[in-house]
Amino acid sequence: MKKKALITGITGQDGSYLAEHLLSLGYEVHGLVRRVALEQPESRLSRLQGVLGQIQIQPANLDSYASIFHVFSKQQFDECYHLAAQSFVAESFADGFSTMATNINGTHYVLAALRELQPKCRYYFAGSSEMFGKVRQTPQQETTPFHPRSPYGISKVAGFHLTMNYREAYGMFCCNGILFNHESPRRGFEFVTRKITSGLARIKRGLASELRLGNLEAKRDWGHARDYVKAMHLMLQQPSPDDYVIATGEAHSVREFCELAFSEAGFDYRNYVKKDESVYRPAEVDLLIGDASKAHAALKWRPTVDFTGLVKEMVHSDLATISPVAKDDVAVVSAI
Ligand code: NDP
Ligand code: GDR
Repeated sequence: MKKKALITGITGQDGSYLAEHLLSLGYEVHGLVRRVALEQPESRLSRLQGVLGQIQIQPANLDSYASIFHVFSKQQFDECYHLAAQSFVAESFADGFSTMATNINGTHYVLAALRELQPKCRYYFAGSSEMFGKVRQTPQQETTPFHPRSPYGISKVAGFHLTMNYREAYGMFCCNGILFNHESPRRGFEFVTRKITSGLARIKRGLASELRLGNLEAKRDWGHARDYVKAMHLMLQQPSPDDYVIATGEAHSVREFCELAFSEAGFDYRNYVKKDESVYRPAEVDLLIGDASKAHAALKWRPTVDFTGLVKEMVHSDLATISPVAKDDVAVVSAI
């Protein structure tokens, strides 16, 4: 019998890679998609182009318990990957209320509907290294205390505890992934890595003369999304539910990312990258670096793409695809 999985957030970076991975393993894949995305399939479903004919779309919105309940009342799933969220940290400072509502209530709705209708379905929650925030220990591992620094981080801490509580209170198979930053050519344009590689491509094509960034000294543990979705799947195949840090164990600064990306295109970043105080966050997370030794041992999971490989893949993908036609779209998000 084919296993059946539901992915919330299937239109996002991770959802699209996870859908491809589960299909390659022989799963029947369903994706929860909000109706507004179905109205603009060319842009909103673009990351799913390669698999659209192989997945089943379930319209629902994280803001509505009724819509989520309806999805679980129609189909039985073996696994549910809850990835949907307002995932941009900076936006969570601009509108903390909607970030909290979507990320906390949405997670609670999914868990509550599962408990009611499919308590045997295995559940994955997309927790984040942003929960560590102002870090109390370096590198960060599963036992490191949380100190979130943004409404987004706070919402993920709440989601983490909801997930753990459903595991402990109702005996459900609920896992938290604590994933450090992971990127790819499918990363949203507002995140710093893609902002750099898409901005660089615009400069290379003569469409822009500079790239405005905030804090260049922030350090992140950057891996590749294709590697990280495999860890999500492995967590749900274990004999018992647990929480796992997923990271490369190497940190690099935003400045190092710029240096490598620009040099890959034959430029010196210092001639193009301008500091923009308006992009700084009210509270910054300075350094994140993860210790994934529990996942290495229990899941036999290892990252396969290193920092240099990631930067080069993103740079060449954007150099190949960003054309003058895309100028206006990319310019809008590059200004964020
Ligand atoms: P994206 O921002 O690329 O994708 C977010 C997804 O959530 C999209 O499919 C979006 O749908 C969906 N979504 C947002 N709001 C709603 C809503 N109200 N109802 C239904 N769906 C909604 O994120 P990533 O793929 O990068 O990340 C996946 C998850 O992992 C997120 O929860 C994120 O917080 C978390 N995470 C990500 C990390 C990373 O480095 N990428 C690291 C750690 C955690 P739509 O297309 O319609 O907007
Ligand atoms: P992050 O990713 O906040 O770590 O959250 P982002 O790429 O937005 O920022 C990383 C670091 O870069 C600094 N920075 C800038 N960031 C953006 N977006 N734009 C800029 O111009 C800029 N200049 C400097 C930031 O200040 C920050 O320190 C991501 C998301 O995917 C979350 O959903 C996820 O949970 C965490 O990673 C782990």
